[in-house]
Amino acid sequence: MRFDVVTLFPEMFTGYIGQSLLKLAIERGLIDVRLHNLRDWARGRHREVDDRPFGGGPGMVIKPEPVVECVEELRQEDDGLSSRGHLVMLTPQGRPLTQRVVEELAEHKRVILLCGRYEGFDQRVTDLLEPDEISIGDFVLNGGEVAAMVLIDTTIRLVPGVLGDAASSRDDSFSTGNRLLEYAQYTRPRTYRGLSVPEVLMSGNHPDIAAWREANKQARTAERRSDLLDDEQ
Ligand code: 6GU
Repeated sequence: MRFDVVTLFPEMFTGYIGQSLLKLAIERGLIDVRLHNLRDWARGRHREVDDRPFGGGPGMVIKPEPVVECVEELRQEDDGLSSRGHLVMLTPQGRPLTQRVVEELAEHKRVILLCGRYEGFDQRVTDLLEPDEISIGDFVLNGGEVAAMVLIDTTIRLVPGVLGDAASSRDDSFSTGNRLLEYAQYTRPRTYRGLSVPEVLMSGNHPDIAAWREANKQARTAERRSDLLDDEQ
């Protein structure tokens, strides 16, 4: 799966891309992340990518020309398998990112991510390119970059081979077919500051352990996220 990230701050991604899981997936050829600096598509002597909003008000708006021309150029680029790409704009005005949306995104071979800054993009970017507008929650970030990393991080877990043999994303909380939170985990020592690991987990009795974990999931979900139990999600 290929991600093309369009951003004014490509350096924000370098630490993230270098982390072990993603680095390994890139080395194995499962994931490809390409960074594109929007400023490279800016015109004129000053290479401006933003300007003051018509009608007044605070902040700056990202001009339409560099974004539209950048996306057009990226879409022309065809490495044989990656296709035109599914265009996503990260914006607090978008539809909420849920595990369901992540499952949908993971079906694409190529995703192009537009990261906004300042007061956002000129509306004509949206009107002309009709991106899938996505928000990562009801709070305001300083830009779409962190949201793009969240989207990449959640999506690559679903790409076959990325998590390796041992781990599987199938049973992750919020996945289709799993509406429950994860059970509590313990490791050594058996007692720490007076708190002991539940006896059953050290019993070696696997049916009992499975039953304890199932009950723990139910109890935690009811206590913390009863909304998840309410309806079909
Ligand atoms: Cl995608 N962008 C920004 N700037 N803020 C956000 C967001 C995105 N999602 C939630 N808040």
